[in-house]
Amino acid sequence: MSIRPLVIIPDSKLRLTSEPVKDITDEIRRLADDMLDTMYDAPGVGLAAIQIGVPVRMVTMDVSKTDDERQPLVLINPEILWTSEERRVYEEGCLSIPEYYEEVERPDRVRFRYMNLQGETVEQDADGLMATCVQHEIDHLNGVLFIDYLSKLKRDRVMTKFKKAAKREAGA
Ligand code: K2U
Ligand code: ZN
Repeated sequence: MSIRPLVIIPDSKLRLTSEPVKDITDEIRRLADDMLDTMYDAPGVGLAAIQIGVPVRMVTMDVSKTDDERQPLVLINPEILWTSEERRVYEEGCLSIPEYYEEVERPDRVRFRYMNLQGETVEQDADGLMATCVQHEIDHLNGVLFIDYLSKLKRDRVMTKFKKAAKREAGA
């Protein structure tokens, strides 16, 4: 079990479309453990495998309120089945875009399906933070970032900021 380094924009890995998980192997189980360790350490309420550089369709989430009542979820090959007409705005952040927050509007409620680590297919409804988080994470599996929902001006500004930071890092 280990905390893995996060992939940060402008790394182009974040634009990959992740591949479906074919079998639930010991390697996949270890990856899920590492994703949960990394997510809790960040801290975050969600994490997609690509954010630690592994382009497979697996997500971890835990939207529970406090540490002593953790409710970790591992979603394998998650997909959205239904979204509500109603939409809500949430100030989103992203562990791959550190310290940048902007309001994003998304469907208020979703129904989603996934396979759990026991190989069972699960279908569940979500609203609130869970709905926002599952949409944010499935976007990651498709190479979509929350900044893609912002104006071009805002998106270009944040990309320029992180490209300059990456250049400084490389030159350091
Ligand atoms: O995918 C990620 O980068 C993890 C995000 C997931 C997330 C983004 C926006 C809204 C909900 C979930 C991290 O959890 S960002 C940190 C965070 C923590 C609590 C609430 C919102 C965001
Ligand atoms: Zn994110």
